[in-house]
Amino acid sequence: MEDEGGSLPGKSDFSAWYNDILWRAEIMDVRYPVKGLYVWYPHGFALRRHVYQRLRDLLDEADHQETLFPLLIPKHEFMKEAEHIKGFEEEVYWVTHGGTSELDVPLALRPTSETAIYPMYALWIRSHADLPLKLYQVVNTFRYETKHTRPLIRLREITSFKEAHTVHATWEDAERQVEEAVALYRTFYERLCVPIIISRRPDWDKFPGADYTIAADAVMPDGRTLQIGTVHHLGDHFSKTFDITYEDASGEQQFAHQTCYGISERSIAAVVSVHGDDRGLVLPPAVAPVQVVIVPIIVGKREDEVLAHAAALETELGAAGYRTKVDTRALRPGAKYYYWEMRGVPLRLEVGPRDIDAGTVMAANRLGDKSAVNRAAIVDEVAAQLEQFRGRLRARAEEDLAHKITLASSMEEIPGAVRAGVAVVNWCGSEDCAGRIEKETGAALLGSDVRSQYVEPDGGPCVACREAGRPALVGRSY
Ligand code: P5A
Ligand code: ZN
Repeated sequence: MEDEGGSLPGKSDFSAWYNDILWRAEIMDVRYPVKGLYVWYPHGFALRRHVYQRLRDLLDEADHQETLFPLLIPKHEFMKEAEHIKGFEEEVYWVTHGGTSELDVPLALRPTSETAIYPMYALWIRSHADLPLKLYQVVNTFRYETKHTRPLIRLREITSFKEAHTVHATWEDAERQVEEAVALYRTFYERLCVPIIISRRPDWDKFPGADYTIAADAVMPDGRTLQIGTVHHLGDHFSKTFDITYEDASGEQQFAHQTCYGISERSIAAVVSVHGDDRGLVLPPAVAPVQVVIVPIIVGKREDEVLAHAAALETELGAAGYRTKVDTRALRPGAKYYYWEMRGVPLRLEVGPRDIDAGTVMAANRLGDKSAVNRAAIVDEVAAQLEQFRGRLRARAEEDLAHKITLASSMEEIPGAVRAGVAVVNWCGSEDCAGRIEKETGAALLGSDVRSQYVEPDGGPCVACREAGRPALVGRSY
């Protein structure tokens, strides 16, 4: 899109870097004239497509089926579940008119789809043989967010809301589903090379209408956490409200137990933020719209030969399933390198007359490793290069997160820990102590039962009251 000149701010100024990279790498255009709504550039949209394809693949492999429900929810359905309404009433956009006439039944733009989906589940589910039911959809949802809106992070139109809704016979079956979903999100973020911290949200922060909520957080470059996925055990709250019952093996009617779990384009914000550097995006091969870019090095008279060579490479790699592109534009190689680095392409191949003569191709990955590889075995070489790159990217991200997590055994240690990232503390579980932690350190109690490979907290006295505590996550969040 147009070049507004200048260059990308260093990533050490994360907020300036983030705002700039979104247009420089052609992810999002933030100039749409409605607050909290943004436009996907084609490159960003291609990235989104690959990220969500990975997510769909994982859900499909785990026996979920994709579905699609309407955007509009009648007011009487939306208002049925008391906790749910309390949680969302300030965030709902209402459609009240059709043309100039007022609607008999106001319609909510879904902020999430429980109240759209569950009345239909009540019709669909008859017997234990219908369970478990595991459906998901990828849709836009609307939330009238009052906190500071940010592209990909806090939107008023979430354009890429993957929501799964499952139904089970028993509370324990639903609990197992929660764990399956957590494992699935773990695998998803592993493919994106984004390390996550799993924890249980405190009760005052759980999803409205849930028994409990498990969340996945990433830690952003500025040390603040980003909640990039949540899994909720809904118990029988919604099944009682929407009358979702089934006949069990002995012919009795039982209320079903449910879960739901969601991921938004925050997953893409995490990929952009965790991996990017001063030169632009750095994309994991699994989701890079272009995985391999070929830059012909044209010197002297052998232009046609070099271009034919590059085209043959593209064909061969394309046939092997790699998203490959030859950059034939009339630009100097350096300008092409800069362009593709900004867009995060994992691997660049350079071919010039000398490489042709030597039977080699120069391979440079987006983390700066360079080597000459064998032209004759190019498909295997590219596979090995991308795999090595993926490993490096993941190791780098994990190391970075390990540095951002600090164990804090007293109140005094928390401010230092949360300046660079998050603190893991022991906490007794009381809201009072969470309040004291927040008041005295400026950082919030984000979750309990922290699951992270980076810390092995022992479980000691609560940092606030010194009663018996359990490991909890404290930090500043987006
Ligand atoms: C789970 C899916 C739900 O809505 N209902 C269906 C459940 N959960 S949630 O926690 O409220 O949202 C799921 C995830 O969506 C992301 N998210 C957002 N992303 C961008 N902009 C927003 N305004 C926004 N609100 C929530 C979070 O990652 C959240 O965990
Ligand atoms: Zn305490």
